[in-house]
Amino acid sequence: METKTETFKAKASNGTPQASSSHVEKFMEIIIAKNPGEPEFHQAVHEVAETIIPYQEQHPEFQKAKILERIAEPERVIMFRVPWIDDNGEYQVNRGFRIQMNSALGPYKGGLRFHPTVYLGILKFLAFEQVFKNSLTTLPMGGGKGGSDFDPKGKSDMEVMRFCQSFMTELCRHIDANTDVPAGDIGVGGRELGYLFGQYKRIRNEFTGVLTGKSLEWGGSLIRPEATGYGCVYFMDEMLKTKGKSLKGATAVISGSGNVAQYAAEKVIQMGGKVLTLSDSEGFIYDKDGIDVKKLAWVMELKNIKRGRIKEYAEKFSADFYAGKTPWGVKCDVALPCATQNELGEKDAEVLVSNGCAAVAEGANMPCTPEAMHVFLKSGTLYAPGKASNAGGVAVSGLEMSQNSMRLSWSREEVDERLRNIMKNIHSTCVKYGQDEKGINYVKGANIGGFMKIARAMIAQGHV
Ligand code: NDP
Ligand code: 2IT
Repeated sequence: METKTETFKAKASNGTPQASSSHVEKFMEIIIAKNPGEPEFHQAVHEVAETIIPYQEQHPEFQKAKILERIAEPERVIMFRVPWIDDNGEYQVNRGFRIQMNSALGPYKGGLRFHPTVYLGILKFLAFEQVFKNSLTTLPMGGGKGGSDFDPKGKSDMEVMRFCQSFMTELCRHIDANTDVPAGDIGVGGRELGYLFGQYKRIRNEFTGVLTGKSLEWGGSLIRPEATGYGCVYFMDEMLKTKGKSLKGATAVISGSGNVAQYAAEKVIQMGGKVLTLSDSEGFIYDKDGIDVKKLAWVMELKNIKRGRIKEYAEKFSADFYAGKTPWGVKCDVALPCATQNELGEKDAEVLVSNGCAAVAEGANMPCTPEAMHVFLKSGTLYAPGKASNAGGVAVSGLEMSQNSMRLSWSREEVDERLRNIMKNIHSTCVKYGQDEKGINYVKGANIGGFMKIARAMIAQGHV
């Protein structure tokens, strides 16, 4: 925590004018004092404060209404015990959370993360980002996030089911289709959502769109599994177009090998690019011949069904595996960090820039550190923050909610077309609000574009 605080004081990473800089630091002192020990939350708030505080100085109505102060305070935090019994008959206890961050634009909406690193600070950062992201989609969704420090890795299906049932037994008191609609995130995919939905239905006796990312047979939407990765690549394509470039023939470095990474890779391949890397928490694989459709299908089976490790790819396809390393040193035209927060630091960013990387689009939430972001902004590298470039997942979740309410389902083409248009619109919003001396600053554009709608709604709704 101390290191992060130091970083905030040391430099404004976002080109903040000097006069506003001390207001940002004062604001951050209060945030840090009120939310001790939550460095990821401080980092996310700081990034937004750096653009919104100077902007608010020209909009006293937002300042007067203390919109930023209110947005940084969750409407509600729910924290609960999750007891369950493992396959050996032993009691286990985890901690469950749901952060209901902001409901100005619609029901709370955002994923659930099951990972041993989960604690309040991680989920508050994710919920805070989600509020802006959901606003950018233009769909009627507020922001929230939840999860647990439960680790699904190495657990049997029955253990995962018992955990999910216990988690939902408490969570179901706090959510419904018009109040709060969770979905997946790290460690929560189709299997977990199935068990969670089943338990909600049993307890509440309601078949309703209370979760998104459901299977197609029971209320899911086509393209939801693909949406985050596809959307991220659509956004990357829009950014490249502004420089007269495209993904055709481009080399791409991708981190992660979960849901977002897999479908980002699929879309890069479909758009004529060559994917060189994938990773997991044990290291990365580098395939200089490119990961093609067949190899990617093998990765999907490895990760989604066999639940294996990415290093097995290197053995299967004679590629290189770098244990304990991230892939940012591999020379590429574009980079897509799709694993986790703070996975790409200042040195990594410098290497990417010096290797000629033209664009970075975040598939993960906050994968670049503030220092890395500063390197990209300073060098003029096209850089999209996750709240803009990974909004495709929650956008299709919003479309799933609409289909559930209407009790009908749209075709694959229709959902994909809507997704593509939403990503184009988010790009246009970033261009509209993100102009600065160096061209388009997508961080500024996404923050201001997202903020405007929420701020107006909060003012209209009174003291909320
Ligand atoms: P998955 O659980 O499907 O995959 C996560 C991937 O990231 C795995 O390859 C995992 O490796 C790797 N990873 C996780 N933690 C670490 C770590 N500490 N260090 C290195 N690698 C790590 O999750 P998703 O693909 O759904 O999520 C990836 C990112 O995208 C997250 O930041 C998430 O918040 C974000 N996101 C997800 C959306 C969605 O719709 N799913 C929507 C928008 C953003 P390992 O298996 O070894 O842990
Ligand atoms: O970070 C995210 O946007 C997600 N994990 C998806 C949230 C959702 O409700 O689909």
